[in-house]
Amino acid sequence: MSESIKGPAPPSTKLDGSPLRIAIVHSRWNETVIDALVAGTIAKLKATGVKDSNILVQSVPGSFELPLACQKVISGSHVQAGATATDLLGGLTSFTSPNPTSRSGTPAPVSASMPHQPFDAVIAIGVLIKGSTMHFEYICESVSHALMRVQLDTGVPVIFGVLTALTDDQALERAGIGRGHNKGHNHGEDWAAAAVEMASHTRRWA
Ligand code: DLZ
Repeated sequence: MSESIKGPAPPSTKLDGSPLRIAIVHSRWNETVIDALVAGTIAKLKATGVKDSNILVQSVPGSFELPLACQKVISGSHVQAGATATDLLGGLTSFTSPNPTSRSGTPAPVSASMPHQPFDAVIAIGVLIKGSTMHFEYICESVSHALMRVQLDTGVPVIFGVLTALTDDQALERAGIGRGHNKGHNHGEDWAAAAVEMASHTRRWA
C-alpha cells in the first residue's frame, strides 16, 4: 500500500517558542486519549523552546466547556497589570502544573502576585467519540464553531485540538497509542507546532 500524502508541510522558518506563553485547555472526557495528547503537546512545545513556566494547563469537564474556558483564559490574561490571580483567571482557579504527571493531582494555586502576562496562543484539546445518539454531532458542530469564534473575536490563535472520532481506535491512533501494530501519530505534536507558528505570526502581525 502506498504511503499517505496527508499532513502538514514543515514551516518555512524554524519554530522558536522561547518568547511565547501558551495555554492548554483540555477536557477530561476519554482520559486515556486526552492524557497522551496533552503530554505530546507539552513535549513538542518544550522542544520548540517554550519554557516550562510559560505553559499553563487548565482542565474542564467535557469538550462542550472548551470554548468558554478558552475565552476566559484569554480575557483573563488581558486584565490590567496588578490584578490578583483571581482576577487574572476570571474565576478559573485550577491552573495546574505543566508537568503532565501531576495534572490529576491537587491543582497548584497561582501566585497572587502573578503579573499580567497575555497568552500568545491557546490550544483547546478534547476527544469526542461517536456514540449511539446525536450528541456527538451537536457537540462537534457547536464546539468547532465556538472555538473559531473565540479566536476571531479575541485575535489570539485558538488551536483546534479536538478529535472527532467515530471509534475508540480512531481516537487512540490519533494520540499515538493505537492498539494495533501501528500506534498512529500523536496529533498533540502538530497542535503544539501550529500554536508556536501562529503565535509567532500574530506577534509580527500585531
Ligand atoms: C456528555 C458527553 C458525551 C456523551 N460524550 C463526550 C465526549 O465524547 N467527549 C467529550 O469531551 N465530552 C462528552 N460529553 C460531555 C460534554 O462535552 C459536556 O461536558 C456535558 O454535556 C456538560 O456540558
